[in-house]
Amino acid sequence: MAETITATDRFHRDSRVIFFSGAGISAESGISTFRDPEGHWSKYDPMKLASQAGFLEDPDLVLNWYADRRRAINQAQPNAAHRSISDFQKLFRDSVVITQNVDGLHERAGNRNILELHGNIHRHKCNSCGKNFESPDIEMRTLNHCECGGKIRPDVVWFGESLPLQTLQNAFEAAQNCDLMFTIGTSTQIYPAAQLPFEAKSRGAFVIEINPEPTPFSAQADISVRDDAGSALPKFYEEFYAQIK
Ligand code: BV8
Ligand code: ZN
Repeated sequence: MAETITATDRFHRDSRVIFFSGAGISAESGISTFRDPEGHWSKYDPMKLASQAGFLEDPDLVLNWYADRRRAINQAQPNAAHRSISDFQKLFRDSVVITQNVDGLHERAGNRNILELHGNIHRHKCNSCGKNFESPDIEMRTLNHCECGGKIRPDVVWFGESLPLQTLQNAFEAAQNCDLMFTIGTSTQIYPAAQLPFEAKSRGAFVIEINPEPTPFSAQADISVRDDAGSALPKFYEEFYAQIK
């Protein structure tokens, strides 16, 4: 992949690197994305299920959707892309994973310094007081209530809900100060997360996009590779390792 040679001679072990990921990085683990034909959104109206209104209207439908997704995730394994990030994080001393995904696969792959912008499907919280309910032993397919009377729901960020402020602030700060960003498997359409590659680029970072499809960011990327994350990331790692080790 000749185009990365120019990229690698700018970087060294202390370069500040960000791995920004979306649903596409988990596609090769067999977890459907949001926009693919058989993706999460295909069977249901996305705005309905991943929203307060949808949950309050039909809590059991929403809880079953999340329980089905959790079951698929628990049967899946991190893939070569997740594992390659762990290799990169041994090469670069200062790196952060910023993910829109709620599946927890970055953590299961042993990635470090993970910022989960949209929460985590394996955690639950009270819809009223926000109390956390760690990995319930039951599948959480029917509605349970907190002692405050609030409904217990997945601890993920729904449409119209604000992202965890400190996590979001940390993500923007990292994007504004990084030397290199990989933006991996995201359609770059959901805000404010989608702003991050633009932010990094506007502050002078070198941004590499990995996605089989073009995105609204592709024209601005320094390198935009039409490839699967599971094959492109290990190739990039080999190039960078050869230059920097
Ligand atoms: C908020 C968790 C306001 C739940 C999710 C401007 C500014 C701020 C907000 C907005 C704005 N404009 C509009 C909004 C509202 C909205 C929004 O962005 N709407 C869109 C439709 C325009 N944003 C919000 O509501 C956000 N909240 O801003 O609230 C606020 C502020 C203060 C106070 C109160 C309120 C909250 C958004 C978060 C929603 N939650 N997830 C759950 O998972 O159930 S979003 C969910 O969808 C994901 O987390 C992810 O972020 C998004 C899906 O995007 P991707 O990850 O990119 O996945 P997608 O399927 O789209 O794409 C997959 C890509 O992978 C594709 O490009 C494909 O080609 C590629 N691919 C496929 N295979 C592979 C691959 N790539 C590599 N390798 C492969 N093998
Ligand atoms: Zn409560």
